[in-house]
Amino acid sequence: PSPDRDAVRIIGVPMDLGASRRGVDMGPSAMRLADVADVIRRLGLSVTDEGNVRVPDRSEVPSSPLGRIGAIALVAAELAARTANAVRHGTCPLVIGGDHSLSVGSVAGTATVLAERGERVGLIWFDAHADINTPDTTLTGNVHGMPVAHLLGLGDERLSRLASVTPAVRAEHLVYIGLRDLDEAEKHTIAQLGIRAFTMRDIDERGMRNVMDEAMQVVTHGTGGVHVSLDADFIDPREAPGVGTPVRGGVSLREAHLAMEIINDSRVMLAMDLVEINPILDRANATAELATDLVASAFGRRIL
Ligand code: 5AB
Ligand code: MN
Ligand code: MN
Ligand code: MN
Repeated sequence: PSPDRDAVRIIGVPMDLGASRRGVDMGPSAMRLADVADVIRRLGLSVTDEGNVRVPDRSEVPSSPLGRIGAIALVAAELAARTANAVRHGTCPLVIGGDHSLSVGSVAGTATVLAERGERVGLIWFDAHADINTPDTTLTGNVHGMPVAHLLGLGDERLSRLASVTPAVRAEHLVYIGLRDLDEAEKHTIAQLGIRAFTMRDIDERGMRNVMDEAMQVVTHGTGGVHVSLDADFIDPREAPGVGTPVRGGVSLREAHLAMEIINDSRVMLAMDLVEINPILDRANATAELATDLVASAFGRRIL
């Protein structure tokens, strides 16, 4: 199943309801300032910017992090519908966030379209964090630390039932790349579910090429296509300081590009999220510009 590689639909999600630190709601503006649409267009693809999903203001929603689940679920449902619509029409949604809780919606959308075809979605989660807490295990209450659990069918039903299939993603079709900061409960869940996880140590020891080869096998085996969810904190904060939750010891600029280039080579990407860009913490707009370049690599930019 090869998606129409020639058409990309940008969907912005200016949401920070899933995070405690403010600022990632400005991520979509930062990516548009970095000219993400034109950068992809210059690769010869046709790009439409669909604008933003409507997100309620913090003043309109409960102030406790878990109290915001209802509002996040409504945003995610709208995003799931828009993502599904793009995938169904053979175009590739590029979802720009926004905090990572939005991915319960975008991935649900991709999963829903694949389910219509009798197939399952593969998911690559590039992140320093595993985002596999539930409302029961979380130490912070922040929903951006929970999207993977909900995509696997755990946690709160308002977030775990957004796709036409439950779970939206099966544990065997998920891989993590770049992990370096996990809560104890998260380590336990990953082991219990047998999820393939490539930590920073794996990347250090084996190199990004080997890690990606194995990761691509996991997410393409028994699936109808792959959703790529990229948290900007995957990249080392020396290169990408403008992120929601910086963690030292991340991948280099070239390792991140190589991962995106390998994804493009594989031709299996159906949808992409680029999340957790925080312009408040950035040097000028460096992180959004770097993220835009990574998107270009994922959509086929070549050095030579
Ligand atoms: B991000 C933490 N595990 O649950 C939690 O940036 C961090 O989307 C979550 O990966 C980080 O709050 C969420 C401590
Ligand atoms: Mn993260
Ligand atoms: Mn994340
Ligand atoms: Mn974050």
